[in-house]
Amino acid sequence: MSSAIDEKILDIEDQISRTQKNKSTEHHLGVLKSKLAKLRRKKLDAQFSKSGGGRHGFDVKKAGDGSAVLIGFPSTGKSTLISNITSKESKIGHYAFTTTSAIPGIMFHRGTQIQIIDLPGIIEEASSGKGRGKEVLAVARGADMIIIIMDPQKTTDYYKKIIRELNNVAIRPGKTKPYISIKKKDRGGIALSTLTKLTHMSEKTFMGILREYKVMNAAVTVRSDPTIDELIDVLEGNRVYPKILIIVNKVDLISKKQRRKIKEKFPDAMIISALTGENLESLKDEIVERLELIKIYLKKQRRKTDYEEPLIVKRNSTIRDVCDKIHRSFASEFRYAVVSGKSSKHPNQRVGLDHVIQDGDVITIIVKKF
Ligand SMILES: Nc1nc2c(ncn2[C@@H]2O[C@H](COP(=O)(O)OP(=O)(O)O)[C@@H](O)[C@H]2O)c(=O)[nH]1
Ligand SMILES: [Mg+2]
Repeated sequence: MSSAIDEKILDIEDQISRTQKNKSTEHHLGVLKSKLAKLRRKKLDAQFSKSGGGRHGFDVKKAGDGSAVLIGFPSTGKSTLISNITSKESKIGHYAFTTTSAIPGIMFHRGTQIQIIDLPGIIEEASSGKGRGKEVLAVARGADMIIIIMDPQKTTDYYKKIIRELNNVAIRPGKTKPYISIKKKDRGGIALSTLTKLTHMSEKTFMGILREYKVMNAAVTVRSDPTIDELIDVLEGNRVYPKILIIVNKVDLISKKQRRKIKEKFPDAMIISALTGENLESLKDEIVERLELIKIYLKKQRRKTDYEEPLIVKRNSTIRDVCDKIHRSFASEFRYAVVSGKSSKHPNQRVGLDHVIQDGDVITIIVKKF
């Protein structure tokens, strides 16, 4: 079955590449791209249902304040890096499985604990389901950050390939979710309201893509200027948007001139040597920084605020996220929370589970009594 899907995918990819992009073909392209996205989803669903849940080594338990997955081709230095930035006790253990398992380690840095997951280097054609690639990508889908690690000698092709593989399995590293809200209705057709001018497609194309997804009656609000691909992403609904960090490793092996070239090509990249330790401290800073974590302080009722052990959560977290982090049952036994800090209108504001907290907030959570 999968090969029939593959053939259809190839056929549509071919049609897309042969279609010139202009105003008159835009609508047609939109429809083709929707069809392609639907086929890819079908294929992905088939792969993930086949692989089932958590074969050993790939059932990576979430731990810590955030997680990052290291992706790169074999011998780019993933294992070396992991062993140099994560704690010793967590990394060894499953030595025999090192080529086939995702191995999590914990990086302790600036008061945070970040799970760093070393994935086996089998990314090439991973999304086509060869080898254990699909399990690798399943782990990658759950991460807060994708770290792409490259050899300084081979960068551009590597980078493009990895991004393409990730895109094929609905991962959008470094992108933010487009601001499009679609509220389905029973009748009335499509009410499209755009806050900015659509420059990547006409309204007709926009509507055509909605129709392709059988959205016939809905209130659609667009706050950004999406491309056709971004609109399809929203309609598909299964996209994940992790942060991204690019690492060029083994910088000890190259000249100053080569180093400058890499800087030009990837101005955002961290240039390191996992072996000599060069730049590893800045790398750790960068990982924590890009995860956009905040610190909040808990205060038990009638007690002093605990400034010793802040709770670390992701930016834009809600009181519900805080509850979940403290204890599994906290959210269901929640009554209200009392917040003082940047997110509160005044000190000791009473708030509910959906209240969005900010860095430095002091929070008391009141749960039901038994
Ligand atoms: N010169 C140099 N060699 C490195 C560096 N990082 C890793 N290596 C070497 O590259 C080889 C592959 O490294 P490894 O961590 O096993 O790569 P992995 O396959 O991505 O896990 C090993 O021989 C490492 O010692 C580095 O920064 N500089
Ligand atoms: Mg390795």
